Amino acid sequence: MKRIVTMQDISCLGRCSLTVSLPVISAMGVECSVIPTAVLSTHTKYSHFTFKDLTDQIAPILDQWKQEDFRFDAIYTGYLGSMEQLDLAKRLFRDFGAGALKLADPAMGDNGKLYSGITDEFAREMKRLCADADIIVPNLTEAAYLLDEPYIGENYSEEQIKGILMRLTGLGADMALLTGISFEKGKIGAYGYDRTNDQYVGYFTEEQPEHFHGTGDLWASTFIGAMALGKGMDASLRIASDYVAEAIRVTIADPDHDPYRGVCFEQAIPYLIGQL
Ligand code: PXL
Repeated sequence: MKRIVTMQDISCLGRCSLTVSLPVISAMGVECSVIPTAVLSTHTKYSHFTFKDLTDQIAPILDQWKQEDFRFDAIYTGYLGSMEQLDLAKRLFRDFGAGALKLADPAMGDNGKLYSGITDEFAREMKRLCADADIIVPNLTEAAYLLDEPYIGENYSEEQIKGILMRLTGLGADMALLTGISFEKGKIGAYGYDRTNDQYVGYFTEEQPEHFHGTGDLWASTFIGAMALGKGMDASLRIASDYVAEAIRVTIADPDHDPYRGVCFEQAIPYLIGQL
């Protein structure tokens, strides 16, 4: 059985980070170990939330794991809450990265803005973690912060996106995949660049009329799960994008849906398994 370890927060309500990654990676038939970085009552898009930092637990967890010589097929870092956690994520890559695929999702913001509590200084430091990853999966907001460039907005050309991807891989990772890309009205997806073979890849699905919280985490979890299963880049891109699109369709069909509570990925799990 393949093994992934993921380091991110537990937002107790709001379907993102660990409450998405753990069930999805498990459902894909991949063992999912976790390093919880913080416990929040909800994600930070709600105007009030509690935040219990767990940074002091991380080094002792890594120490014990190192002693036991635990190994993983993939390491996936998501939302992190402090500069110290960035250093600990770098240590996770360093200590357990041999033979593992290292994916960093620089979860920091969207729609041109940083999430509440994420500072400019943190965003600058995220570059250092991305330099140590094999694959990075920012959205365009996060890409702008990683590159110290203005946010490009929603109207751009394929050439501009190729330039951003080239500059992103210049930070150190072999591959950068931008999520939430749309070149054509009604189509949205991921577009990436692999500098090891100088190839661009892209996969687009039908854009739905509503946007939901946590879909970036759902996409990254499914993508790394598929990669760990050995599906390869193109298939993993397709599996993750199709699953997120299906989860959004299921959510919109639920009359009780609420964008802040994320997507009904649970009801789309049979669909995901059918794609594997
Ligand atoms: O989905 C990204 C994410 C993860 N964790 C927390 C967040 C967010 C985005 O807002 O607030 C705590």
